[in-house]
Amino acid sequence: MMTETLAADADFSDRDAAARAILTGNDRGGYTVPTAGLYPYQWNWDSAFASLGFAQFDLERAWREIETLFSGQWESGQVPHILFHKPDPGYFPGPDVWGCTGPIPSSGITQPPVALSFATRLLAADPALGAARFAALYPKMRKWAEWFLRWRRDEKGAIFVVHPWESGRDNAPDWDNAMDAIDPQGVGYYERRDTQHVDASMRPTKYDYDRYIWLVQRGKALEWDDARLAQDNPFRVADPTMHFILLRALRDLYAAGEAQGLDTAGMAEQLAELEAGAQALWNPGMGFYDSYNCANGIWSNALTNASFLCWFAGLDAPEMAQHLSRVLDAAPYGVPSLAPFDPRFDARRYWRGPTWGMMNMMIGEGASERGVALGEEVRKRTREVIARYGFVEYFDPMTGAAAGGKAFTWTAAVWLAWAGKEG
Ligand code: 9WN
Repeated sequence: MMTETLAADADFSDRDAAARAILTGNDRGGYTVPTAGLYPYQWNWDSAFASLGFAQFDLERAWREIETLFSGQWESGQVPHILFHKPDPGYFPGPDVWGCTGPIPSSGITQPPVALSFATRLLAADPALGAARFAALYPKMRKWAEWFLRWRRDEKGAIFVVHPWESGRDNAPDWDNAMDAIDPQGVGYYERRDTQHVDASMRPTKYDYDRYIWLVQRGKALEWDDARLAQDNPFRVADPTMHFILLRALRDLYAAGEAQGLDTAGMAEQLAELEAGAQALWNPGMGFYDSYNCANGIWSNALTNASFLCWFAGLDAPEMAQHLSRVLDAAPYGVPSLAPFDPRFDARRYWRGPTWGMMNMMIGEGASERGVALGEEVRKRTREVIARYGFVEYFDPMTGAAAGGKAFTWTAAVWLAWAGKEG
Protein backbone atom coordinates (compact mmCIF):
# COMPACT_ATOMS: atom_id res chain seq x y z
CA MET A 1 0.00 0.00 0.00
CA MET A 2 1.14 3.51 -0.78
CA THR A 3 1.82 5.31 2.50
CA GLU A 4 4.27 8.01 1.39
CA THR A 5 2.93 11.39 0.47
CA LEU A 6 4.06 12.94 -2.77
CA ALA A 7 6.01 15.71 -1.02
CA ALA A 8 5.75 15.21 2.69
CA ASP A 9 8.08 18.04 3.67
CA ALA A 10 6.94 20.76 1.26
CA ASP A 11 6.15 24.17 2.74
CA PHE A 12 2.78 25.30 1.53
CA SER A 13 2.18 28.10 4.04
CA ASP A 14 2.07 30.78 1.32
CA ARG A 15 -1.23 29.29 0.19
CA ASP A 16 -3.05 30.56 3.28
CA ALA A 17 -3.27 34.15 2.05
CA ALA A 18 -4.49 32.99 -1.35
CA ALA A 19 -7.19 30.88 0.30
CA ARG A 20 -8.38 33.80 2.44
CA ALA A 21 -8.49 35.99 -0.68
CA ILE A 22 -10.77 33.48 -2.40
CA LEU A 23 -13.20 33.51 0.50
CA THR A 24 -13.32 37.30 0.71
CA GLY A 25 -13.51 37.55 -3.09
CA ASN A 26 -16.53 35.23 -3.19
CA ASP A 27 -18.22 37.04 -0.29
CA ARG A 28 -21.40 38.74 -1.48
CA GLY A 29 -22.19 40.34 1.89
CA GLY A 30 -23.47 37.85 4.44
CA TYR A 31 -23.18 34.88 2.13
CA THR A 32 -20.50 33.40 -0.10
CA VAL A 33 -20.96 32.08 -3.62
CA PRO A 34 -19.21 28.76 -4.41
CA THR A 35 -17.43 30.44 -7.33
CA ALA A 36 -18.17 33.51 -9.46
CA GLY A 37 -19.95 32.77 -12.75
CA LEU A 38 -20.74 29.06 -12.55
CA TYR A 39 -22.54 29.22 -9.17
CA PRO A 40 -23.72 32.79 -8.44
CA TYR A 41 -25.98 32.05 -5.44
CA GLN A 42 -25.76 30.74 -1.89
CA TRP A 43 -25.52 26.95 -1.84
CA ASN A 44 -26.31 25.20 1.40
CA TRP A 45 -23.39 22.89 2.12
CA ASP A 46 -20.91 25.12 0.29
CA SER A 47 -21.93 27.83 2.71
CA ALA A 48 -21.21 25.57 5.66
CA PHE A 49 -17.65 25.07 4.43
CA ALA A 50 -17.33 28.81 3.73
CA SER A 51 -18.28 29.45 7.32
CA LEU A 52 -15.64 27.07 8.59
CA GLY A 53 -13.07 28.77 6.35
CA PHE A 54 -14.01 32.23 7.61
CA ALA A 55 -13.82 30.92 11.16
CA GLN A 56 -10.06 30.59 10.72
CA PHE A 57 -9.66 34.38 10.51
CA ASP A 58 -13.04 36.12 11.04
CA LEU A 59 -15.40 34.37 13.42
CA GLU A 60 -18.04 37.08 13.27
CA ARG A 61 -18.28 36.65 9.49
CA ALA A 62 -18.38 32.87 9.94
CA TRP A 63 -21.51 33.12 12.11
CA ARG A 64 -23.16 35.44 9.62
CA GLU A 65 -22.79 32.90 6.84
CA ILE A 66 -24.84 30.32 8.74
CA GLU A 67 -27.35 32.90 9.95
CA THR A 68 -27.94 34.01 6.36
CA LEU A 69 -28.44 30.38 5.34
CA PHE A 70 -31.10 29.97 8.02
CA SER A 71 -32.86 33.16 6.92
CA GLY A 72 -34.08 31.00 4.01
CA GLN A 73 -35.47 28.22 6.22
CA TRP A 74 -38.98 27.10 5.34
CA GLU A 75 -41.83 26.84 7.79
CA SER A 76 -41.50 23.03 7.61
CA GLY A 77 -37.91 23.20 8.89
CA GLN A 78 -36.33 22.44 5.52
CA VAL A 79 -33.32 24.62 4.58
CA PRO A 80 -33.11 24.93 0.79
CA HIS A 81 -30.12 23.84 -1.23
CA ILE A 82 -29.92 27.18 -3.08
CA LEU A 83 -30.96 30.64 -1.91
CA PHE A 84 -31.43 33.00 -4.84
CA HIS A 85 -30.66 36.24 -3.01
CA LYS A 86 -30.24 38.28 -6.21
CA PRO A 87 -31.32 37.28 -9.72
CA ASP A 88 -28.48 36.11 -11.95
CA PRO A 89 -29.01 34.85 -15.51
CA GLY A 90 -25.70 32.94 -15.38
CA TYR A 91 -27.25 29.91 -13.64
CA PHE A 92 -29.97 27.51 -14.73
CA PRO A 93 -32.44 26.49 -13.27
CA GLY A 94 -33.26 29.77 -11.52
CA PRO A 95 -36.05 30.69 -9.08
CA ASP A 96 -38.88 30.73 -11.63
CA VAL A 97 -38.17 27.14 -12.66
CA TRP A 98 -38.32 25.98 -9.04
CA GLY A 99 -41.41 28.03 -8.20
CA CYS A 100 -40.95 28.00 -4.42
CA THR A 101 -42.60 30.24 -1.87
CA GLY A 102 -40.23 30.29 1.12
CA PRO A 103 -39.02 33.48 2.85
CA ILE A 104 -36.31 33.91 0.20
CA PRO A 105 -36.58 32.69 -3.43
CA SER A 106 -35.03 29.23 -3.34
CA SER A 107 -34.81 25.74 -4.73
CA GLY A 108 -37.29 23.18 -3.39
CA ILE A 109 -34.85 20.56 -2.12
CA THR A 110 -32.20 20.56 0.60
CA GLN A 111 -28.55 19.48 0.89
CA PRO A 112 -26.49 17.59 3.51
CA PRO A 113 -26.77 19.45 6.85
CA VAL A 114 -23.07 19.81 7.58
CA ALA A 115 -23.81 23.41 8.64
CA LEU A 116 -25.16 22.03 11.93
CA SER A 117 -21.85 20.39 12.76
CA PHE A 118 -19.85 23.42 11.76
CA ALA A 119 -22.00 25.74 13.88
CA THR A 120 -20.88 23.74 16.90
CA ARG A 121 -17.27 24.32 15.84
CA LEU A 122 -17.81 28.08 15.66
CA LEU A 123 -19.18 27.87 19.18
CA ALA A 124 -16.18 25.88 20.37
CA ALA A 125 -13.77 28.35 18.76
CA ASP A 126 -15.02 31.16 21.04
CA PRO A 127 -17.84 30.20 23.40
CA ALA A 128 -18.16 33.74 24.75
CA LEU A 129 -18.67 35.21 21.29
CA GLY A 130 -20.83 32.35 20.08
CA ALA A 131 -23.12 31.30 22.93
CA ALA A 132 -26.00 33.69 22.20
CA ARG A 133 -25.75 33.24 18.43
CA PHE A 134 -25.69 29.48 18.81
CA ALA A 135 -28.67 29.55 21.16
CA ALA A 136 -30.64 31.64 18.65
CA LEU A 137 -29.90 29.20 15.83
CA TYR A 138 -30.36 26.07 17.92
CA PRO A 139 -34.16 25.62 17.64
CA LYS A 140 -33.94 26.23 13.89
CA MET A 141 -31.15 23.69 13.58
CA ARG A 142 -33.12 21.11 15.54
CA LYS A 143 -36.13 21.77 13.36
CA TRP A 144 -34.14 21.08 10.22
CA ALA A 145 -32.76 17.83 11.67
CA GLU A 146 -36.27 16.77 12.65
CA TRP A 147 -37.56 17.60 9.20
CA PHE A 148 -35.14 15.03 7.77
CA LEU A 149 -36.30 12.41 10.26
CA ARG A 150 -39.92 13.05 9.46
CA TRP A 151 -39.86 13.45 5.68
CA ARG A 152 -36.71 11.84 4.32
CA ARG A 153 -36.57 8.52 6.16
CA ASP A 154 -37.61 5.24 4.58
CA GLU A 155 -39.17 2.24 6.30
CA LYS A 156 -35.71 0.76 6.98
CA GLY A 157 -34.60 3.91 8.77
CA ALA A 158 -32.26 5.21 6.05
CA ILE A 159 -32.34 8.85 4.93
CA PHE A 160 -33.23 9.22 1.26
CA VAL A 161 -32.98 12.03 -1.29
CA VAL A 162 -35.64 13.05 -3.82
CA HIS A 163 -33.24 14.59 -6.36
CA PRO A 164 -29.56 13.88 -7.14
CA TRP A 165 -28.83 17.56 -6.39
CA GLU A 166 -30.14 17.03 -2.86
CA SER A 167 -27.29 14.65 -2.08
CA GLY A 168 -24.79 17.13 -3.54
CA ARG A 169 -23.21 14.31 -5.60
CA ASP A 170 -25.09 15.18 -8.74
CA ASN A 171 -24.14 12.53 -11.28
CA ALA A 172 -22.85 9.78 -8.99
CA PRO A 173 -23.61 6.22 -10.16
CA ASP A 174 -25.80 5.92 -7.06
CA TRP A 175 -28.68 7.45 -8.97
CA ASP A 176 -28.42 5.50 -12.22
CA ASN A 177 -31.09 2.93 -11.44
CA ALA A 178 -33.66 5.50 -10.31
CA MET A 179 -32.76 7.85 -13.15
CA ASP A 180 -33.25 5.09 -15.74
CA ALA A 181 -36.85 4.74 -14.62
CA ILE A 182 -37.58 8.36 -15.56
CA ASP A 183 -38.82 9.15 -19.03
CA PRO A 184 -38.05 12.86 -19.40
CA GLN A 185 -40.28 13.33 -22.44
CA GLY A 186 -42.14 16.59 -22.17
CA VAL A 187 -39.39 18.29 -20.23
CA GLY A 188 -39.39 20.94 -22.96
CA TYR A 189 -36.65 23.22 -24.22
CA TYR A 190 -34.16 24.60 -21.73
CA GLU A 191 -30.74 26.14 -22.02
CA ARG A 192 -27.93 24.87 -19.82
CA ARG A 193 -25.60 27.54 -18.46
CA ASP A 194 -23.04 25.34 -16.70
CA THR A 195 -21.39 24.26 -19.95
CA GLN A 196 -20.91 27.93 -20.87
CA HIS A 197 -18.58 28.24 -17.86
CA VAL A 198 -16.89 24.81 -17.76
CA ASP A 199 -15.85 22.19 -20.33
CA ALA A 200 -18.82 19.88 -21.02
CA SER A 201 -16.63 16.77 -20.59
CA MET A 202 -16.32 17.59 -16.88
CA ARG A 203 -20.05 18.07 -16.33
CA PRO A 204 -23.11 15.82 -16.12
CA THR A 205 -24.48 14.73 -19.51
CA LYS A 206 -27.67 15.81 -21.32
CA TYR A 207 -29.20 12.48 -20.27
CA ASP A 208 -28.66 13.55 -16.63
CA TYR A 209 -29.81 17.14 -17.11
CA ASP A 210 -33.07 16.16 -18.81
CA ARG A 211 -33.90 14.12 -15.72
CA TYR A 212 -32.70 16.79 -13.26
CA ILE A 213 -35.03 19.30 -14.85
CA TRP A 214 -37.87 16.79 -15.17
CA LEU A 215 -37.59 16.14 -11.43
CA VAL A 216 -37.67 19.87 -10.67
CA GLN A 217 -40.82 20.18 -12.79
CA ARG A 218 -42.37 17.23 -10.95
CA GLY A 219 -41.52 18.75 -7.55
CA LYS A 220 -43.01 22.07 -8.60
CA ALA A 221 -46.19 20.31 -9.78
CA LEU A 222 -46.38 18.67 -6.33
CA GLU A 223 -45.98 22.16 -4.84
CA TRP A 224 -42.90 20.88 -3.00
CA ASP A 225 -45.23 19.22 -0.54
CA ASP A 226 -43.13 16.85 1.59
CA ALA A 227 -45.73 14.10 1.85
CA ARG A 228 -46.43 14.11 -1.88
CA LEU A 229 -42.74 14.25 -2.71
CA ALA A 230 -42.16 11.14 -0.61
CA GLN A 231 -44.95 9.30 -2.43
CA ASP A 232 -45.47 10.65 -5.94
CA ASN A 233 -41.89 11.17 -6.90
CA PRO A 234 -40.19 8.35 -8.84
CA PHE A 235 -36.80 9.34 -7.44
CA ARG A 236 -36.16 8.23 -3.86
CA VAL A 237 -32.69 6.90 -3.15
CA ALA A 238 -31.32 6.05 0.31
CA ASP A 239 -28.07 7.98 0.46
CA PRO A 240 -25.00 7.56 2.69
CA THR A 241 -24.01 11.21 2.14
CA MET A 242 -27.20 12.46 3.68
CA HIS A 243 -27.50 9.77 6.32
CA PHE A 244 -23.93 10.00 7.62
CA ILE A 245 -23.77 13.80 7.60
CA LEU A 246 -27.12 14.05 9.38
CA LEU A 247 -25.98 11.51 11.96
CA ARG A 248 -22.86 13.54 12.62
CA ALA A 249 -24.87 16.77 12.74
CA LEU A 250 -27.28 15.40 15.31
CA ARG A 251 -24.42 14.02 17.40
CA ASP A 252 -22.64 17.39 17.42
CA LEU A 253 -25.82 19.34 18.07
CA TYR A 254 -26.79 17.08 20.94
CA ALA A 255 -23.39 17.41 22.62
CA ALA A 256 -23.32 21.19 22.20
CA GLY A 257 -26.94 21.52 23.33
CA GLU A 258 -26.16 19.60 26.50
CA ALA A 259 -23.03 21.64 27.19
CA GLN A 260 -24.95 24.90 26.69
CA GLY A 261 -27.88 23.82 28.85
CA LEU A 262 -30.34 23.93 25.92
CA ASP A 263 -33.36 21.71 25.36
CA THR A 264 -32.17 18.30 24.16
CA ALA A 265 -35.40 16.38 24.73
CA GLY A 266 -35.73 13.48 22.31
CA MET A 267 -32.27 13.80 20.82
CA ALA A 268 -30.80 10.66 22.39
CA GLU A 269 -33.63 8.61 20.81
CA GLN A 270 -33.23 10.34 17.45
CA LEU A 271 -29.52 9.58 17.48
CA ALA A 272 -30.10 5.94 18.37
CA GLU A 273 -32.62 5.62 15.52
CA LEU A 274 -30.22 7.10 13.01
CA GLU A 275 -27.42 4.86 14.22
CA ALA A 276 -29.64 1.82 13.77
CA GLY A 277 -30.83 3.13 10.39
CA ALA A 278 -27.23 3.35 9.15
CA GLN A 279 -27.15 -0.45 9.04
CA ALA A 280 -29.74 -0.35 6.26
CA LEU A 281 -27.01 1.21 4.09
CA TRP A 282 -24.65 -1.73 4.53
CA ASN A 283 -24.56 -3.67 1.26
CA PRO A 284 -23.87 -7.24 2.41
CA GLY A 285 -23.06 -8.50 -1.07
CA MET A 286 -20.32 -5.94 -1.62
CA GLY A 287 -19.27 -5.51 2.01
CA PHE A 288 -19.42 -1.72 2.10
CA TYR A 289 -21.79 1.18 2.77
CA ASP A 290 -23.84 1.90 -0.32
CA SER A 291 -27.00 3.56 -1.60
CA TYR A 292 -30.15 1.82 -2.83
CA ASN A 293 -33.22 2.73 -4.82
CA CYS A 294 -36.11 2.85 -2.33
CA ALA A 295 -38.59 1.91 -5.07
CA ASN A 296 -37.10 -1.54 -5.70
CA GLY A 297 -34.34 -2.06 -3.13
CA ILE A 298 -31.68 -2.34 -5.85
CA TRP A 299 -28.19 -1.51 -4.58
CA SER A 300 -25.89 0.82 -6.50
CA ASN A 301 -22.94 -1.51 -5.79
CA ALA A 302 -20.82 1.63 -5.84
CA LEU A 303 -17.88 2.23 -3.52
CA THR A 304 -17.96 6.03 -3.46
CA ASN A 305 -16.46 8.77 -1.34
CA ALA A 306 -19.83 8.89 0.48
CA SER A 307 -19.30 5.27 1.59
CA PHE A 308 -16.27 6.51 3.54
CA LEU A 309 -18.26 9.10 5.51
CA CYS A 310 -19.10 6.34 8.01
CA TRP A 311 -16.32 7.50 10.36
CA PHE A 312 -17.51 11.12 10.18
CA ALA A 313 -20.84 9.72 11.39
CA GLY A 314 -19.04 8.14 14.34
CA LEU A 315 -19.35 4.53 13.16
CA ASP A 316 -16.56 1.98 13.36
CA ALA A 317 -16.13 -0.09 10.22
CA PRO A 318 -12.91 -2.14 9.88
CA GLU A 319 -13.88 -3.35 6.39
CA MET A 320 -14.09 0.27 5.25
CA ALA A 321 -10.47 0.87 6.26
CA GLN A 322 -9.45 -1.96 3.94
CA HIS A 323 -11.51 -0.50 1.12
CA LEU A 324 -9.95 2.91 1.71
CA SER A 325 -6.50 1.39 1.49
CA ARG A 326 -7.33 -0.24 -1.88
CA VAL A 327 -8.82 2.95 -3.23
CA LEU A 328 -5.83 5.08 -2.16
CA ASP A 329 -3.50 2.55 -3.76
CA ALA A 330 -5.36 2.97 -7.04
CA ALA A 331 -5.70 6.77 -6.94
CA PRO A 332 -2.75 8.87 -5.70
CA TYR A 333 -4.45 12.28 -5.34
CA GLY A 334 -7.13 11.83 -2.73
CA VAL A 335 -10.27 9.75 -2.30
CA PRO A 336 -11.97 9.46 -5.70
CA SER A 337 -15.73 9.92 -5.88
CA LEU A 338 -15.93 6.40 -7.32
CA ALA A 339 -13.43 3.56 -6.88
CA PRO A 340 -11.11 3.52 -9.94
CA PHE A 341 -11.61 -0.23 -10.34
CA ASP A 342 -15.35 0.29 -10.95
CA PRO A 343 -16.10 0.15 -14.71
CA ARG A 344 -18.28 3.25 -14.31
CA PHE A 345 -15.27 5.31 -13.13
CA ASP A 346 -14.62 8.47 -15.17
CA ALA A 347 -11.64 10.45 -13.82
CA ARG A 348 -12.87 13.85 -15.08
CA ARG A 349 -16.62 13.68 -14.91
CA TYR A 350 -17.75 15.35 -11.74
CA TRP A 351 -19.02 12.80 -9.17
CA ARG A 352 -18.10 9.70 -11.18
CA GLY A 353 -14.38 9.76 -10.40
CA PRO A 354 -12.85 13.12 -9.41
CA THR A 355 -11.59 13.83 -5.92
CA TRP A 356 -13.20 16.65 -3.92
CA GLY A 357 -11.42 18.51 -1.12
CA MET A 358 -14.47 18.86 1.09
CA MET A 359 -15.35 15.17 0.90
CA ASN A 360 -11.74 14.33 1.64
CA MET A 361 -11.91 16.55 4.71
CA MET A 362 -14.95 14.78 6.15
CA ILE A 363 -13.45 11.38 5.33
CA GLY A 364 -9.98 12.20 6.63
CA GLU A 365 -11.11 13.92 9.81
CA GLY A 366 -13.64 11.23 10.58
CA ALA A 367 -11.11 8.44 9.99
CA SER A 368 -8.52 10.12 12.23
CA GLU A 369 -11.10 10.61 14.97
CA ARG A 370 -11.91 6.89 14.86
CA GLY A 371 -8.24 5.91 14.99
CA VAL A 372 -7.93 4.96 11.31
CA ALA A 373 -4.34 5.88 10.38
CA LEU A 374 -5.18 6.54 6.73
CA GLY A 375 -7.13 9.65 7.77
CA GLU A 376 -3.88 11.59 8.00
CA GLU A 377 -2.79 10.22 4.64
CA VAL A 378 -5.99 11.57 3.11
CA ARG A 379 -5.21 14.99 4.59
CA LYS A 380 -1.66 15.02 3.23
CA ARG A 381 -2.77 14.02 -0.24
CA THR A 382 -5.46 16.66 -0.23
CA ARG A 383 -2.92 19.26 0.82
CA GLU A 384 -0.62 18.11 -1.95
CA VAL A 385 -3.19 18.21 -4.71
CA ILE A 386 -4.52 21.64 -3.72
CA ALA A 387 -1.02 23.10 -3.33
CA ARG A 388 0.04 21.83 -6.74
CA TYR A 389 -3.06 22.38 -8.79
CA GLY A 390 -4.90 25.23 -7.10
CA PHE A 391 -8.14 26.02 -5.31
CA VAL A 392 -10.33 24.50 -7.98
CA GLU A 393 -13.69 22.76 -7.68
CA TYR A 394 -12.33 19.19 -7.93
CA PHE A 395 -9.38 17.20 -9.29
CA ASP A 396 -8.58 14.23 -11.46
CA PRO A 397 -7.68 11.64 -8.79
CA MET A 398 -5.17 9.86 -11.05
CA THR A 399 -3.14 12.87 -12.27
CA GLY A 400 -4.18 15.63 -9.88
CA ALA A 401 -5.18 17.83 -12.82
CA ALA A 402 -7.45 20.76 -11.95
CA ALA A 403 -11.09 20.47 -13.01
CA GLY A 404 -14.39 22.37 -12.84
CA GLY A 405 -14.70 25.93 -11.52
CA LYS A 406 -11.73 28.04 -10.40
CA ALA A 407 -11.19 30.09 -7.19
CA PHE A 408 -13.57 27.77 -5.40
CA THR A 409 -14.85 28.62 -1.94
CA TRP A 410 -14.98 25.20 -0.31
CA THR A 411 -11.56 24.16 -1.57
CA ALA A 412 -10.07 27.34 -0.08
CA ALA A 413 -11.99 26.76 3.16
CA VAL A 414 -10.85 23.16 3.42
CA TRP A 415 -7.28 24.34 2.97
CA LEU A 416 -7.55 26.82 5.85
CA ALA A 417 -9.52 24.61 8.21
CA TRP A 418 -7.85 21.27 7.62
CA ALA A 419 -5.69 20.35 4.62
CA GLY A 420 -3.15 23.15 4.95
CA LYS A 421 -2.67 22.74 8.68
CA GLU A 422 0.32 20.84 9.96
CA GLY A 423 -0.78 17.45 11.27
C1 9WN B 1 -26.48 21.80 -8.35
C2 9WN B 1 -22.22 24.30 -5.73
C3 9WN B 1 -22.86 22.95 -6.04
C4 9WN B 1 -22.49 21.89 -5.00
C5 9WN B 1 -22.86 20.48 -5.45
C6 9WN B 1 -22.29 20.26 -6.83
C7 9WN B 1 -22.81 21.31 -7.81
C8 9WN B 1 -25.02 22.13 -8.63
C9 9WN B 1 -24.80 22.15 -10.13
O1 9WN B 1 -22.44 22.59 -7.36
O2 9WN B 1 -24.21 21.16 -7.93
O3 9WN B 1 -26.73 21.91 -6.98
O4 9WN B 1 -25.44 22.98 -10.78
O5 9WN B 1 -24.01 21.36 -10.65
O6 9WN B 1 -22.56 18.97 -7.28
O7 9WN B 1 -22.36 19.53 -4.54
O8 9WN B 1 -23.12 22.17 -3.79
O9 9WN B 1 -20.84 24.15 -5.58
